[in-house]
Order: sequence, then C-alpha cells, then structure tokens
Amino acid sequence: MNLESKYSYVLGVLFIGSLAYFSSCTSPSGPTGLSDHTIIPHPVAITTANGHFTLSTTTQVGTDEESLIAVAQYLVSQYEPLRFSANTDESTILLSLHAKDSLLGTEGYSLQIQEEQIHLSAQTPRGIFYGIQTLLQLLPPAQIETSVEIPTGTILDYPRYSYRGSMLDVSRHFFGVDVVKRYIDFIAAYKLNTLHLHLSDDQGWRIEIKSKPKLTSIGSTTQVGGGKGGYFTQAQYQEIVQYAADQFITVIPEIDLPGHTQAALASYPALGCTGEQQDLYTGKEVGFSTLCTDNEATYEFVDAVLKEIAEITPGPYLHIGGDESHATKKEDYIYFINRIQQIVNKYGKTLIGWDEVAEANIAPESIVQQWKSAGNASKAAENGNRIILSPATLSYMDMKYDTSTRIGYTWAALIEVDQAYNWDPDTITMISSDMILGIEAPLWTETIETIEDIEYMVFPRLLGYAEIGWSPQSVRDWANYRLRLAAQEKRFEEQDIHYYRSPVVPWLAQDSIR
Ligand code: TNX
Repeated sequence: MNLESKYSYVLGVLFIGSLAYFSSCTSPSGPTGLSDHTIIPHPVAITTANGHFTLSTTTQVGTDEESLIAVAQYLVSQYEPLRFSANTDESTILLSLHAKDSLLGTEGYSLQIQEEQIHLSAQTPRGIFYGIQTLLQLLPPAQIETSVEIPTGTILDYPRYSYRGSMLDVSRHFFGVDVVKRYIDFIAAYKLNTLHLHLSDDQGWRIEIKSKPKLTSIGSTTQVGGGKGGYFTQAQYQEIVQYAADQFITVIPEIDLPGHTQAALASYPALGCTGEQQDLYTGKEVGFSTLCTDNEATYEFVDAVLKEIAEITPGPYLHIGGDESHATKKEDYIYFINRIQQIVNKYGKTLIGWDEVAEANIAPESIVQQWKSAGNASKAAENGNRIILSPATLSYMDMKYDTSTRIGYTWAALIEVDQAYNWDPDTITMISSDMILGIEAPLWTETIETIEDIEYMVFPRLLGYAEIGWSPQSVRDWANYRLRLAAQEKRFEEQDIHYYRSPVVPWLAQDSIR
C-alpha cells in the first residue's frame, strides 16, 4: 500500500468511526475501537478493549491442528504480508479448534484480538473460515508496506440461518468456469454457504450428460439474443464444485422441469407430446415449453440426467425447478413432480423445487423455495417442508435498482439497496420461524451478458442479503449498515468490481472529497 492509500484508509476509518460516533454518541472508546468496525455481515456480539494489535510484514499465522492448515494457508493467500509458520511458538495469529461455547455450533467462531496475539477459534474448519472473513475485513483492503494497527477486543459470531445462498443463471447467458469461480469468491467473502446453479432452461442446456450427448451438442449452442452459448463438461462442473467446497460452499445443481425445457426438446424431440422437431429458442419469454408427462421416455430421460448429476454432486440437494409450467396441465404437473421426487430420492438426494411444487404431494423432507407465492410456501410449511425464501419483490438481483438502471427487469419491483436490505424473513411471511431454512438471492440473466453486468447487479445488494442470512435481526439497522457498506468501496475497487454507486449509500470517495 502506498502512503497515499494508507492515508486514505486511516481517513476512511476515522470518517466511518466519527459518523458512527456522532450518530450514536454512545461510543466510549472513541472512533477507532473494535465496535466502530465496518464488518458485513454484522457479528452477533463485540466487546471492545483499549489497545491494538500490530500486524506487520513479519506476522505469522499458525495452527496445531492438521485440519486447519488449509484454512491457515487460505488466510495467508488472501493477505500478502502474512506468512504461514509450522512453528506455533512464532505465530501471533493462532487458529484452533478449542472453542467451547456451544452457541458457536458448526459455523460460528470466536475472534480474540489481544495486544500480543490474535486467537481465532471455532469448532470446525468452516467456523475458522468465517472468522477469517471477519479478520480480513478488519485489515485495510490494500496490502500494507510496514504495519497496521487492529483494535483489541473480542467477537463472538454465528449465523441466524443454516442456508445462505445465491443463485446464478448460466442458462439464459452462459458464463464459464472463471466467472463462476469469481462469483464463488464474492459470496464466500460474505459468509454465504450455498451456490445454486441454474443449469438448464429454454435458452440453453449447460451441463454435459454423457448418456444424452445431444443435450450439449445441440441444446447448449445458443442463448438469449442468439450468442453461441456453451456448457460445462462434467470435469469442469466438478472443478467448480471443488473450488466451492474449498470455501465451504455447497453447489446445488438445478435442472428446471417439466417447463423451461425448450433446449432439451430441441435436442430430443421425442420428449415432447407430438414428437415433432422443435427449434432452439433465443427469446426471453417463459412458460411455453413442457416435457410430455404421460410418456415413459420422459421418465427414462429424467432418470438418466439426474443419475449423472447426482454422481458428480457431493451436496445433499438436487433442484428440479418446477416453476412456471404453464404449458403443463395441473394434474399432469402433480403426477410429474411426484415421480421426479422418487427419482431424486432414489439417487440419495433431497428435492428442492420452486414454490409451485407445493401443489404436488411432496414429501416433508423436500424443500420449497418461495419466489412468488406466499400461499404455496405456507401450504408447504404446513406439510412439513422447510422453506428457502427468495421473494422476487425483495431478493431478485435481476430487478433494476431504479428506472434508470441500464439492464435488468422491473416485473417484480424496483429494488434499491435499502429495499434489498430492509426486510426480515420472519415478518414477510406467515411461515413459523423454525420452518425457514434460510434465504437465497437469485441472479437471472436474460439481460445480463458479461461479468461486469453481473457485478453491477450483485454489488452491493448481495452484502445486504448476506447480512439478512447471517446476522440476528436485533443488530441489523439500515442507518448503521449504510456506513459499513460505504466502507466496502475500497475493497470493491481493489478487486476491480464494477459495483453500483447507489445514491442511498454515503460512499467515502464522493466526488467532492476524492
Ligand atoms: C421468473 S423465478 C422466473 C425465471 C425468470 C425470472 C426473471 C422463477 C422461478 N422463474 O424463469 O428468469 O422470473 O426475473
């Protein structure tokens, strides 16, 4: 970090600190104590001490636990001056699995910052990984040349929900392995633990199925607007799954059925009720295609597809879509979903479907993702299904921020950064809290063509969804959140993220003070 950027970091901290100080007037430790942090998602509990730990170019990270070496190396890889040391006597950042607090569970951590040492402990490597994300946010975003002071104190932290996800639609526009990896890095930094990949739709089939080669030789060859499309080989998909797992993220593959299947129908016309040749589709309409539900060949096809995907997916879930099947008769839809559920279960997986699947007789173990119908979600919850909340009006990242947003849709809502943040899963639905598994923010890509487009729609709304999924409602507050969000600006810029400079966020580098 050069002097100028170090100076502006200090200024930034002071600025945020003093904003927090003057807005609350309750901070006894002054503007640079740990409680004036800018961490997102906001931790559960923080206590502030009066000193500081000095992190320098000789600071070493160590652990006595074999199972923590990979996360220790991850930390070192994320922050240039840090070194890994096999000898813990020389380490001043210590990682351990000694955490006793039962509140921490499998994802929580305790971070104790003392003058001489930082001790990060948890009950699992995953907990340590989340503690590392918090620690990284306490460091200046750019690399230091000499040293940086971190305020002392302790953080005790664990998530509100066990399911914290984002969905990326790689069907409407195809995005390759590198883009998906960058997306994984984004969500991991804010403690999300699930990546839902929307792998098939009318406009393209995006995953190699060895026993059904035309799905990719024909079905993957285009996308919205007529571009060349693309697909993941099974090896590439496995590479993504492993990359995600290394950051404690579970991949959920979605094959959208029985509607949203034009790419499959164009590849294998026998899947349709007429058997006639069908064209590939490059438009944006939804709800016109369906597999033939009273044709045994359909079930043989779905079985073959889900078998191969289950074999390369270590996570417990298969998402079967089930949304907007307007071309399928209701009784046929119910019959189809019930049969598909048996196939998913036969391959040892738990079914997830969009909220319409609640119209079928789904087993209580299956999971329902609410996007449109609160009624469907309530019905499912009464049936014993746990619910993932993705209300389109609040959490769809393909919705425009305001009417001037260059890309995106408006059909559900305009979602400004404050609206994306300001909702509580418990109060937007009639479902009892214990049936809510968590939340997921989807990014549909009919209008999104490049990584820059993705970044623009996702940043900064994603951080708000991460906080809704992780932090207790009692510590969430827009007035304070917007200051913490503003402080992420340097971090976004360091990573060359094309974020939306929302007018409701008091960015530090306003043109007037830049
Ligand atoms: C609805 S959400 C859809 C998607 C579209 C999206 C666009 C859902 C289950 N279905 O097919 O891409 O709207 O906002």
